[in-house]
Amino acid sequence: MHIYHGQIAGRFTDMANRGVTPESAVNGGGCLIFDEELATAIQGELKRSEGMLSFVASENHASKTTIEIQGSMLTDRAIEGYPGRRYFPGCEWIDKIETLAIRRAIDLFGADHANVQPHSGTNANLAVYLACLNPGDTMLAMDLSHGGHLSHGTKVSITGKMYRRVAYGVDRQTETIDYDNIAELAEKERPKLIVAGGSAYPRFIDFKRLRSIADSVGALLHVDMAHFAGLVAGGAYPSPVPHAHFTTFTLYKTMRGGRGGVVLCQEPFAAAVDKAVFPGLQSAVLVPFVAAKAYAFKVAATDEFKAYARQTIANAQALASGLMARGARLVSNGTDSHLLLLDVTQFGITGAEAEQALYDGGIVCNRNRLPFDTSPAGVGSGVRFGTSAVTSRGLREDHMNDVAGLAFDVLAKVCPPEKMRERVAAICREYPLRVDRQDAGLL
Ligand code: DSN
Repeated sequence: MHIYHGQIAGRFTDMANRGVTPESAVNGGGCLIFDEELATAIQGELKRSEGMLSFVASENHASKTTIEIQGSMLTDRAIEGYPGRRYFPGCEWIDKIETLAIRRAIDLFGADHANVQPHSGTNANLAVYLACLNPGDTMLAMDLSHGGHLSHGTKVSITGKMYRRVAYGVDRQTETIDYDNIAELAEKERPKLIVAGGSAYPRFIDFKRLRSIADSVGALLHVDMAHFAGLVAGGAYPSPVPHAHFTTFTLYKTMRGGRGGVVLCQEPFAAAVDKAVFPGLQSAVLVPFVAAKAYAFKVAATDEFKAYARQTIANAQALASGLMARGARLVSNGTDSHLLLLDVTQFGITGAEAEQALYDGGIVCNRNRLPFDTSPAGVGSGVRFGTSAVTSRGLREDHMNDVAGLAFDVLAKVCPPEKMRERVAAICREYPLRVDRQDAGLL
């Protein structure tokens, strides 16, 4: 029943090698469809990810157990509602699964209430807005190129079409959040909601200060901790939960779980959040995802996970130090988290060109705009690195120093990407994906 996706692809290939065709693969009453194109693509992706190092800050490598849970027969269930209040019969075991996920999320983060049904981080954010804003209301959120997120009221997102977004950002000198400016903007714009967190801010955030600014103007505080939730769970990054009225996150980044999002909130907002998720935004529950969330929360409560969270940050700091020691410029001169932003203008190339050069060398990271960047969004003047995935793979500080040296030399064009690729391939062989070191499994 539980088949790892590499095995599925392998099984299709094996069938092809044995001359099994869709016509001959009749299984009982139904036809077992043999999908060679899809099998080839899945196998290709498996091979690509095994042979490269992912430094994409929003990626991680889910454990085999997580993949098995998400691929389980739980996918058959089409149910709506909440535990004890379903619109379908036969939910006694599903209720246990969702209740487990809710209880573990509450315990792990010390929250009053958790909704574990959002299909994604963007849906979790939308649920918060639906719960506390009316169309046209003002939210004060971080600018995308300063580290915010698309779903924090940008014009291209439904959130920017539904609500009036005023943007705050970082200080030009320090490239850290300008809290005085947030306080001034809050006083002037009187937002109903202040939003913090996002996709590309490398430093700790002062949640206490943000809450006090929110309180001073009667606003609510929402923290999107999608990127650093695993670091919070592991005690390596300050928790926003005691300060924020709403905290949202996803499971697949630093949490190293499966897919989907979660909303945590303070008790007075619990009913509104639940109503916003269902029936406000979604209908059927993605049961295997909810089950994988329950498992991720159990894993994240272990000492091993705490060590993983600390190591993720230690690796990011080693990568940052290695790059800066060679003369590179990083936004805010470093990092407190799993991610860092490298300014590539000193190499005379764009973020898109840097991304390609590093990819050719076996390092996957993505182009990113920098604070006050004037280049187009699809180009950027920087690249963003994150260390969650390589830390799951088992890499440590000395590997980060190697990668920093090779990346700097490739960007400075003193080392061809092919040479870097050889070293990366050797690391990948030594630290293969999805060995069972990540967690102990279901039993
Ligand atoms: N914003 C995307 C990222 O950080 O890569 C994920 O939502």
